[in-house]
Amino acid sequence: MAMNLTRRNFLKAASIAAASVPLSKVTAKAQSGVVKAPLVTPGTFKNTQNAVGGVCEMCFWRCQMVGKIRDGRLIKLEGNPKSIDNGVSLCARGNAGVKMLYDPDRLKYPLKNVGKRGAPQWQRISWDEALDTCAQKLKAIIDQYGAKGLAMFPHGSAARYPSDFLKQTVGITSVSEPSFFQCRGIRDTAYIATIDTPPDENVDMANAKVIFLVGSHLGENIHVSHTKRFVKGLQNGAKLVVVDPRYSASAAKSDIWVQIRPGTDTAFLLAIMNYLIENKKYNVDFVDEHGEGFEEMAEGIKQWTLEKAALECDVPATQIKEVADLLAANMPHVSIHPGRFVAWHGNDFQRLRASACLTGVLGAYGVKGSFVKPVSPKGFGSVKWPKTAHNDEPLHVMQDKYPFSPPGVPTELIRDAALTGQPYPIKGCVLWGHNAIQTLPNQAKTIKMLEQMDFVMCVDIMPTDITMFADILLPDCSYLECANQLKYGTQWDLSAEQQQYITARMPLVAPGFERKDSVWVTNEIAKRMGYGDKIPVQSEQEFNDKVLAGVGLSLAKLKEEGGIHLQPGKDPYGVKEDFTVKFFSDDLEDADFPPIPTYIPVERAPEGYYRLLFGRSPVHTFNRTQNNAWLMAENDSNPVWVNDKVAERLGLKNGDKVALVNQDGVKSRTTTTVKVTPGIRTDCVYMYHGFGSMNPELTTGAGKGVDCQSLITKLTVDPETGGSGMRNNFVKLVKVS
Ligand SMILES: Nc1nc2c(c(=O)[nH]1)N[C@H]1C(S)=C(S)[C@@H](COP(=O)(O)OP(=O)(O)OC[C@H]3O[C@@H](n4cnc5c(=O)[nH]c(N)nc54)[C@H](O)[C@@H]3O)O[C@H]1N2
Ligand SMILES: Nc1nc2c(c(=O)[nH]1)N[C@H]1C(S)=C(S)[C@@H](COP(=O)(O)OP(=O)(O)OC[C@H]3O[C@@H](n4cnc5c(=O)[nH]c(N)nc54)[C@H](O)[C@@H]3O)O[C@H]1N2
Ligand code: SF4
Ligand SMILES: [Mo]
Repeated sequence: MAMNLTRRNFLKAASIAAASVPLSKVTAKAQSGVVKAPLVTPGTFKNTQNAVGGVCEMCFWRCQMVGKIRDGRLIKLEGNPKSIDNGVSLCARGNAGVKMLYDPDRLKYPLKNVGKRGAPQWQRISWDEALDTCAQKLKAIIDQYGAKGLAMFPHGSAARYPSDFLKQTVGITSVSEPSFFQCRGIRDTAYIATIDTPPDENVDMANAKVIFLVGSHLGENIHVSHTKRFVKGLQNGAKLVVVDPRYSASAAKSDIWVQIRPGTDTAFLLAIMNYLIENKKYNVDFVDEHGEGFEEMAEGIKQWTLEKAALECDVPATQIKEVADLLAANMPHVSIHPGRFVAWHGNDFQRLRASACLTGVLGAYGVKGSFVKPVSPKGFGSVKWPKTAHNDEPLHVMQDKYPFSPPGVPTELIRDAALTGQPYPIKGCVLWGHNAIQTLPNQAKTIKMLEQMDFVMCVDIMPTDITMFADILLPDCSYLECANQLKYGTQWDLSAEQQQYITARMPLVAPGFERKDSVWVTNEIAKRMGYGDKIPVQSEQEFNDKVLAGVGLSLAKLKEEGGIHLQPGKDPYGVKEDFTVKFFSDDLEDADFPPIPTYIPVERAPEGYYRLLFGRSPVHTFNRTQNNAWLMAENDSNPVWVNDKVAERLGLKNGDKVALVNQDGVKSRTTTTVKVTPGIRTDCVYMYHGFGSMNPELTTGAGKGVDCQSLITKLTVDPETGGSGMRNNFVKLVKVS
């Protein structure tokens, strides 16, 4: 790559464009597995070396990387040419990992809060003092309230080992992960209830004839290999249907854009199924062979005529028919995308059931271009903290309220227990890679929960809005400085030569300042709490080696192989004989939930208010990249999208400065600008999530844009799963001069 590339072009090349270009020669070579990079080779630039084994975690897709190192400093990240997943491509965020690593605002030392929670005054302390304090405070809570008196909010690779320790060995039960309760858990359990397996993002879009996206804005939501699948499908001529109230990046590439009224998607899906069934345009053979309760569903959704759905969804009946006919004409080679962030309106389990059932109606399971599960490597060893005799009852008291709950405890139940002391008090809180302030709806409630704790411990890499509430704040290693992840999978194009890969994260540089990895931190706390004899491994490296030993590999061997081990894969197509799609679910009926997918209407915006929608910025990951200088140079705010007719009515012009006020009278702390566009419906507004941090220690990111979470005061809990429905808040715009 030319040295005189400007940073702007560099980021552009690295983002969606790079993910979308046809495979370069290098990647094509990597596809066949012949590229062999030794651990450290002379780099392209003078005095640089390549360090292999990087696994990105600027988001959770975990692309494989090589680092260019000069004089011990990381100067550039690239996709590992041996990768059969992301190949040489990284997205803008992945590239900007370098800036995260050396961000001067990063946490460097253990800190003790000698001020107040929320208005901290930090005092630097030694690791010994920090660990002693954490162990003693956690133990005191457990002694007084039992293990159930402690809650954990974990997220990401760093949090796995400590959360295993706290769950298995200490016996805490109140653990809530945002990836389940504020993200994809509802999707997973809805698909498990329907087809017995979570869907991940397993759609063979590269080989599809139709790609059908319901509120997935691929292209803004970037996961490199997934985006490659999507783009290859489009290049191959797949038709694209995008259901979104907003003209998203994918809507802009679509053949049919369904500008649906938010919250009504289930009605839309039911009408499609009803039309296909009534007109005998569904996949009769597949349904006969693999369907269960099809007649009951067909009967139960009869009311959903095209006209009725058209009225509810505010889209033309002819358009619903057009979509249904397109799906029927191309079945079974259609990718009905299961989505990823699905915690929308509190009626989400039913929408995802409808999605899984529509896939069944089309027979779009297991065939080329449809829902296909790649066959990943198996046989890994396992490292677990030993399970001590402890009481699972508290977990059941909580979880059984939501029989289709994903793993862990619904966040609302933890917050309610902390605030009411019922069914038991929760007095301690461990936050590890989780920004509860900007991740969970109803910030006031989170703050109250934190205020009533006896102890709040936070492990993070940056000062963020949540770290302001810690009593003790510990500086973690970032994913570039540690070895806390194993990643494996298959080649991204499922119809290509079948291959599997296995890689393990290796540090590309040594940890800076006094940062410590989570195995070390957890073990040190465990020892001080009296669990020293239970420690399963002494280091992250030992952890990885034990897991890799199960498949005949080791870190050393992986390094020799260029950071990634490749092996022959297995044909992913076909479904087992006993594969079943439960159109009618006895389990749901037994639990008193609708046994067939059912539409539950949501509240509409009051007069003068607009539903607040949000989504991803293509160059940021939630809030975690808000202080990244490169990414902020690309996108440093989150203008609010307002429909042009609405703007005219309100007297707003493009670029006008506004504050947002929600239905409960909560006003945004900061302001943003208006983006006037016909690309959003008249009943809603839209903005990127993750902006408007309040932590002044983020010298690049604080106060830029508006924190959408601060306006989400009302949440609608999904009744089957306990997931957080976050798109039921309404705002008005107040012009600021
Ligand atoms: N309003 C609204 N809420 C949402 C969403 C939304 O779109 N809108 N999206 C939801 C979704 S899909 C998800 S997955 C969640 C994401 O939820 P989170 O993962 O909580 O989101 P982040 O804001 O990125 O906060 C992560 C925290 O982890 C820290 N961190 C980053 N890397 C490391 C590390 O290596 N070690 C440690 N110890 N800490 C680290 C960051 O500095 C930050 O404080 O949010 C959910 N909440
Ligand atoms: N660049 C980038 N990429 C990411 C991430 C990131 O932070 N940054 N995060 C990753 C993670 S953890 C996740 S979970 C995924 C999330 O990615 P997605 O699953 O695609 O989720 P969102 O970002 O919430 O998608 C928002 C889209 O849903 C539309 N929408 C809002 N309400 C409705 C509705 O009622 N009906 C319909 N049909 N559409 C609606 C919005 O207009 C918007 O276009 O992205 C992943 N990829
Ligand atoms: S999609 Fe981008 S941010 Fe996510 S792991 Fe891959 S390179 Fe990193
Ligand atoms: Mo997510």
